[in-house]
Amino acid sequence: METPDPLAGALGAFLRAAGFNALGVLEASRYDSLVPPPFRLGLLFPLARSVLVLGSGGRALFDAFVRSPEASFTQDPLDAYTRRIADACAAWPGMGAARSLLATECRSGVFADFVALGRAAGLGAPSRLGLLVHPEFGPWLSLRALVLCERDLFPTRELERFAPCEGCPAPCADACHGEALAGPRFDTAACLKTRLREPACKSRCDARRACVLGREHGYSERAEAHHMRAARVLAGAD
Ligand code: B12
Ligand code: SF4
Ligand code: SF4
Repeated sequence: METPDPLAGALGAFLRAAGFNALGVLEASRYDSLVPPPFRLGLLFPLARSVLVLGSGGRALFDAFVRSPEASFTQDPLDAYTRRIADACAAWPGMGAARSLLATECRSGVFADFVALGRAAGLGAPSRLGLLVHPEFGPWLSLRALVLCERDLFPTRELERFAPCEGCPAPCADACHGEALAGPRFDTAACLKTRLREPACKSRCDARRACVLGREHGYSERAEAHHMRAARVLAGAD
């Protein structure tokens, strides 16, 4: 195994400058235990020994993206940007053979569960909001891509003692315009239904904005509107 922080050097600096400031590493076997069969390494990349999780907290990613050439693309511009950065990471000297995989990649009708992968890699804990919340960035965390690589990177560990919703008065639930946070589990269907009728939920999520964690890292209005629109398109509502 290598040194504890494999991303302390030039590659880490490159990724952080590109907006990927929340990085984690999974051993190949741990990754395989969390993904459905079409994403397993034996099929996708048998040489892989480690999986790098590219996440981003706060405004860094969108700020870097809007300055990039991909920002003017008409189709999936943020994915195009993410792909370029993840591919550059995969081609980085010292990574060995490597390949990237985006969070939006659907194989045989299923997605790899990036929330589970990010959690296992220590990027956050589950929350009442349904989102994985990060100790610093709170709910303003996205999980965008993986780099499957031959290099044996030192794995990062799950945050076992981070349980932010325990004992929290949950202002997120009070701020929700629907019944999405009324029960013990986030109700995705209730959220989607509300978003279709409630103007306040068109371009922002007030429940997310009310979270006590990472408030100073909240997305800009423009960035949040971009993500909310992208989700509506993906859900077939636009
Ligand atoms: C598909 C998808 C969606 C679809 C889900 C419905 C569908 N038609 O399948 C739609 C377009 C509705 C969606 C919306 C959003 N999504 Co989404 N989504 C995904 C994606 C690409 C795959 C999810 C999946 O199938 N997982 C695998 C299955 C086995 O796990 P599952 O737990 O059963 O999956 C379900 C839930 O994940 C749920 N879901 C998807 N997104 C979200 C977000 C929240 C907050 C919740 C509670 C549930 C949820 O839908 C899945 C299918 O039913 C993931 C990325 C990834 N590859 O994981 C992002 C992802 C889960 N989404 C994310 C986000 C942020 C959102 C939005 C908040 C974005 C926005 N600003 O509008 C919204 C809000 C969702 C809501 N509150 O209803 C983030 C979560 C980050 C985090 N910190 O946890 C992810 C990881 C993408 C990312 N780039 O970071 N999403
Ligand atoms: S988008 Fe609206 S309905 Fe969904 S969780 Fe946020 S505030 Fe609640
Ligand atoms: S406001 Fe509190 S209960 Fe709601 S998601 Fe944030 S930490 Fe959890």
